[in-house]
Amino acid sequence: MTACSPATARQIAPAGSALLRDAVEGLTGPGQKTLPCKHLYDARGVELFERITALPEYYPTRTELAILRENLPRIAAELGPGVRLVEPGSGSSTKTRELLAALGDPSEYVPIDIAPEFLAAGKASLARALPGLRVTPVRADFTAPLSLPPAPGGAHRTVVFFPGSTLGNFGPAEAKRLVDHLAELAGVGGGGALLIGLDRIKPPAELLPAYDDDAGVTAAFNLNLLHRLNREAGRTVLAPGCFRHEARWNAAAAAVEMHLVAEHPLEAELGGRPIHFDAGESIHTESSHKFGDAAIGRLFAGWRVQAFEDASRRFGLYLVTAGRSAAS
Ligand code: AVI
Repeated sequence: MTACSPATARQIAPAGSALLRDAVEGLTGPGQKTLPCKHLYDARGVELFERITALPEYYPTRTELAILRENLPRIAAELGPGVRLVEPGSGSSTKTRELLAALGDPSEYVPIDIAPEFLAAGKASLARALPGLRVTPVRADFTAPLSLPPAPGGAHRTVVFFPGSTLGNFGPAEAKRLVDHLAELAGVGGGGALLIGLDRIKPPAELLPAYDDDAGVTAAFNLNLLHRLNREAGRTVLAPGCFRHEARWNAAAAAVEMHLVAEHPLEAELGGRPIHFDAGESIHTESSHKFGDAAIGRLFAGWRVQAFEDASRRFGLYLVTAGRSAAS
């Protein structure tokens, strides 16, 4: 399963030369060149992504936080006391802290991350913000089968919190598999719940600026992939100055795609294999899928879904529990 978020990238990106192996695979063959988006998140990439979330054009983070704040009392009432909150990713975010603070006496917070340093940092920042909260980090790849530690005595239900529309960085089939996996982890059939943030479909004129901001932060984020490739190769394989960032709307896939477009014809080599770019040819580096009602219905088929959305339905937080939605 591929993944493309700070959290999921840390979950599954093997260290060192994984990018080089993926680059040989994705750049030297025929057809559309690709690099997996998990490689966007080295230390510099994580820093740039943090800056993206605060950009005026990047509406998802602040819209989701506003939705959460507005609906916290309802969500907390729905979930009840003694929640064990499980978060794929290290989760020291404002959203996580505010959700935990609003829940009635949460029994435990369980961040799941493959990187011990992120788990430790998240634990420390939560301990400061919510002293007394039991935090049980789990070092694991959340996209792979895993079991949670036994729930503490007072745990009323397990809730998996997966905000940020990170699910949109997976392809549709992968996203469905991940939702099923998380539903199993939460035990949705037995009283658990999922709380998942999804960016909704909207006109490309609204979507594209979020992925091509005026300050050029997203461009730097995308081009950083080539800096990383060159650093890991120990030489310049592809000069970042020869490429420009482009955000494209793929209507058929309902996804904003990030590409790195070669400004001129280029010849390079990696792993003993030639790489050729025509002028204007691109590397596809990320897909950010957007969700309409039908796609959301497919993702959560068979469950009850309560939607918490902003007035313009730009973004939604979906609370998934056992039983069927009125609409389904
Ligand atoms: C992490 N993920 C949900 C972001 C998104 O919107 O797909 C990553 C991102 N890529 C460019 N800007 C933000």
